[in-house]
Amino acid sequence: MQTILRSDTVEVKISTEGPVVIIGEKINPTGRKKLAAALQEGNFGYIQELAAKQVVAGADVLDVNVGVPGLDEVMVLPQVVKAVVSQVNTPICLDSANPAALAAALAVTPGKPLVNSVNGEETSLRAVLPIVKDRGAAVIGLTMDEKGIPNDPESRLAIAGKILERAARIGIPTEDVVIDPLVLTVGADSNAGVVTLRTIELIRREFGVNISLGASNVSFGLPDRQTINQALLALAVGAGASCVITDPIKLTGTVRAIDLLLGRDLYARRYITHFRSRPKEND
Ligand code: THG
Repeated sequence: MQTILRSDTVEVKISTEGPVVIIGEKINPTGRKKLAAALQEGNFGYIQELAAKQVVAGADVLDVNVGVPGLDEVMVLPQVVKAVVSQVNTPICLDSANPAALAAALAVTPGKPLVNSVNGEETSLRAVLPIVKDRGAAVIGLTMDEKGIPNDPESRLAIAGKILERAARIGIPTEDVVIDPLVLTVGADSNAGVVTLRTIELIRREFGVNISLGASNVSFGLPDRQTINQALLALAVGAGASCVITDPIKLTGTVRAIDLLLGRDLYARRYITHFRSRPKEND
């Protein structure tokens, strides 16, 4: 199954057959004081720099999240999207829980963006799916609902099914819904990794849709986060994930290695190209 995203000039295919599509996560002020300050001051130059660095590092798509407490997302999300698309050619992943901000940003985003996200809550389904349909966008469906994030893979699968059904009912094609099995930190619950991996297997088998996950969530609060993130990426892609929201500066090499090991990189071309072109590692 293929989910096609577009900017004005570039098409990105998320495919269940791989290779893995990388959504750069760094335009997100959670835990990043400098970015939060830049957003509050309207210093979009710093955000454009973050955009360019991620693309050079291998991001196929850029996630844009402006969630700072007190900031008007309806106003700022479209402004930041405009600043980012004037700098880079990648498709955009609009990351907000606020449907009004998503709608405002969709109106200024070129091509076919990915809306991040809808979930199984009735209020979310009713608010988000129509704007995705109207704009002909694709959408990420989170496997959570009114009762929160279930602890068992079967309940997460059921929520994925509900989201796919509701999307189909209003005319969003199944291939334009990417399911996120949700990753919680193994620092809080050592079973969290297993539940996510099992959910990926079930969704892949039951629905055959593309699966995206935010790999960095898994390591919150633990030392040497990158090692855990790398291990999760390999296991998740092995289980059937086709798209990751992650830090391309730190993790593109790992993703290229995973594709190579899964037989998706003829003559190791992409792996080698990545290491030839790699800029010096920094944030
Ligand atoms: N699924 C979907 N969307 C998502 C997530 C998901 N969007 C947000 C998040 N999860 C993915 N993005 C991030 C961005 C940053 C971090 C983790 C996930 C992160 N930041 C460091 C911190 O908070 O300590 C600080 C920044 C840094 O040092 O780079 O870990 O699961 N659909």
